[in-house]
Amino acid sequence: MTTRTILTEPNPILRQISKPVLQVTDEIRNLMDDMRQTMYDANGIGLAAIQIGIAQRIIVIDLYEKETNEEKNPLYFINPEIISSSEEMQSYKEGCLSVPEIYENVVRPETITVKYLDYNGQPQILEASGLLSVCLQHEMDHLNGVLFIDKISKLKRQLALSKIRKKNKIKLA
Ligand code: QAP
Ligand code: CO
Repeated sequence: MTTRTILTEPNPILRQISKPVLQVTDEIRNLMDDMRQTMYDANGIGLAAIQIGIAQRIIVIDLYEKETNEEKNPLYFINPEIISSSEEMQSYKEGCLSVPEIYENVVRPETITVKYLDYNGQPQILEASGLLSVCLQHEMDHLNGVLFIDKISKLKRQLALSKIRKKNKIKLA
């Protein structure tokens, strides 16, 4: 298993539209294992394949709480599609491994129902609310080249982008 490098804004690869997985093979499972390890190493709760430069519609999520010694509980979503979403909305202060140290509130549907293939390639349907719903929607946006900073006010986005430019300048110096 390999820990991969996480791409960060403004890398144009993050804007690519990921392609559906045609068959859930051992190669795809190896990729999901690398994604899980990369996510744990970076202290993330969700990661899409495009964040490690692979334009396939694959997401790994684990909401377990380290501090409370909770068991790890990785969830794998291949080719996820939202089949219904609630009228009720929720706001959550989001972050992203590809947009480090920026956190902003994003409004999204409270509850969604998704269909997807699991780690074994079996079709599944899941109703998610709360943090899992936020995380799934955030990660599904990555599959379409969308970042959470695209969903905040223009003023907050300009501020976030100038913070990012400043940080990237320091990294280069
Ligand atoms: C997406 O985000 C998400 O800036 C997953 O310095 C976020 O794992 C879903 C992270 C919020 C639902 C709610 C971000 C780690 C992790 C950072 C993450 C950082 C270190 C973000
Ligand atoms: Co993200």
